[in-house]
Amino acid sequence: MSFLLPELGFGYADLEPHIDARTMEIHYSKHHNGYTNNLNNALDKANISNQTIEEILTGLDMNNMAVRNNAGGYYNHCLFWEILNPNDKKDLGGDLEAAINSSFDSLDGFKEQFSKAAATRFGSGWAWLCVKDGKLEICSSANQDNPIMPSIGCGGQPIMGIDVWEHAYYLNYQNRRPDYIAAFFNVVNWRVVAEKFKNA
Ligand code: MN3
Repeated sequence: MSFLLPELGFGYADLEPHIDARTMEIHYSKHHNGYTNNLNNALDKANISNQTIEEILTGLDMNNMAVRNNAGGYYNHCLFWEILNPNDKKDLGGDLEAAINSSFDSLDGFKEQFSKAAATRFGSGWAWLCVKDGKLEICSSANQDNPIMPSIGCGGQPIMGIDVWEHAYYLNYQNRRPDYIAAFFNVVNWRVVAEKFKNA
């Protein structure tokens, strides 16, 4: 059994002008593909088989850097493409909007805190919106770590994430990470995030 690079579900140019086609192509076909292949090799070496990606991450040996980095990279990018899928994209509403208003006062309040977590993550990593004990929480993690790994100080079930590695934005935004983060909100598929919220 091995993991496969998932279908992207949309075209490289479909997120323009917010995320450019060249960045999408390299990000998906080189970076995510690389994590996928390296994950399969690392799992072979570690004699791990017949587990879902979630089982691998929740039961992870944090000292096995090959599995940690590549299982994280595999899972994180799968989630990222899902929440960026422009098909049947909806505005924020329903239970998720109510939960965001309750936790962060307003959508703007949420965006401000999420953007801050993403902008202040030093070096490479991700910022997350998680559901923890039924409540929404924002956090960030380094490298390809994520909230379902053991004890990374960022807990819960991730329902939305932003990749703030330079490979996610440098071609179009260079060092202007805050501009990329602001543009990200234009391409978030709230329908998908709301589904993940419901299932968390
Ligand atoms: Mn990436």
